[in-house]
Amino acid sequence: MTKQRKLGLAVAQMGPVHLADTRSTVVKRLIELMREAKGRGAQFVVYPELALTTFFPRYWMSEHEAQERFFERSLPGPETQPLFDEARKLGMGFYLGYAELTPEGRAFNTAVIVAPDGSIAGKYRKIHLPGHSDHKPDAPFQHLEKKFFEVGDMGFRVHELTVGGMPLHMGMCLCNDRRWPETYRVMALQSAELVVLGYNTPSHNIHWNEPVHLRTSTHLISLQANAYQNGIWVAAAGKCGSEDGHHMIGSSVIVAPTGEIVARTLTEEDEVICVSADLSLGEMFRQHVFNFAKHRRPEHYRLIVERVGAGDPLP
Ligand code: CDT
Repeated sequence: MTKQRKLGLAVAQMGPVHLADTRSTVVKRLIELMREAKGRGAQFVVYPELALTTFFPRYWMSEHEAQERFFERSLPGPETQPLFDEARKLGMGFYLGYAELTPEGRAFNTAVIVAPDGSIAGKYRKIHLPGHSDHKPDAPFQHLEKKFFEVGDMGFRVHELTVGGMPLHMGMCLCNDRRWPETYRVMALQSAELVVLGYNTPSHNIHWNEPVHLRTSTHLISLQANAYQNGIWVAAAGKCGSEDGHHMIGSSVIVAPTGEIVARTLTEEDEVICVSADLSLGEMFRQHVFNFAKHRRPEHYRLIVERVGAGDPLP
């Protein structure tokens, strides 16, 4: 019998952040959510993608304007320092998504994992950027991630950190990455036990006529399938509800390595869900049906790295 390794794991879903909301108001909300998570036994809390601002890629504007209004030049910075201070005081680790502007002027959709001592244990820059870079004046809103962000340059790394005295392997990604099986498999091959992620998923798809209910259903099925197929926990935090009239899905969840949803938000507002996650649960799968070393056949998977789009059958 594998020894249990329990992590108090929380997801802090956020309701809307409007254009008029200031960073300091948002940081106050994040601190409130962290305190609630701590009170419910959490040691680590997952916040959404671009958690500090509204989902600004929906608005047409210049890169310069976007960077001035919505990007962080440092993290922690003057407005986000109180969140880092509170986390250290409470001994809480966290994951936070934000828009990063580097000293060289490069722009990324980024997330960090912060250890309970306040140090940055890992950084990730979003790789699968959805949407477009051109102006679509006939669309009800834009999805300009390809305009405002560069493709991430840090790969899908797994970070070792200690939470509550327990060393663990944590991977991370951002929003659209969660729909791609490669994201999780690359991290599972580095012994990830838990993948954390934030998202902003508009309820309406401007690219094709997708029924609204599928937005939640494809979100959940992606998380559940990949948790099971990799024997990992997945914790996903959404920013949701109506941001200045633009609705985004909720349904933030914590998924066990069985593929089952063990906690799910009920509202489209700021809401904490929390579980005691036994990280050893994935061992059952990783030692048997998904024993990678024993059963994987990478010599038959070469097309996955050699081809980007679909092509002709092999001769
Ligand atoms: N933020 C983000 O990546 N959102 C995307 C929207 C895709 S629209 C086709 C998502 O995958 O949820």
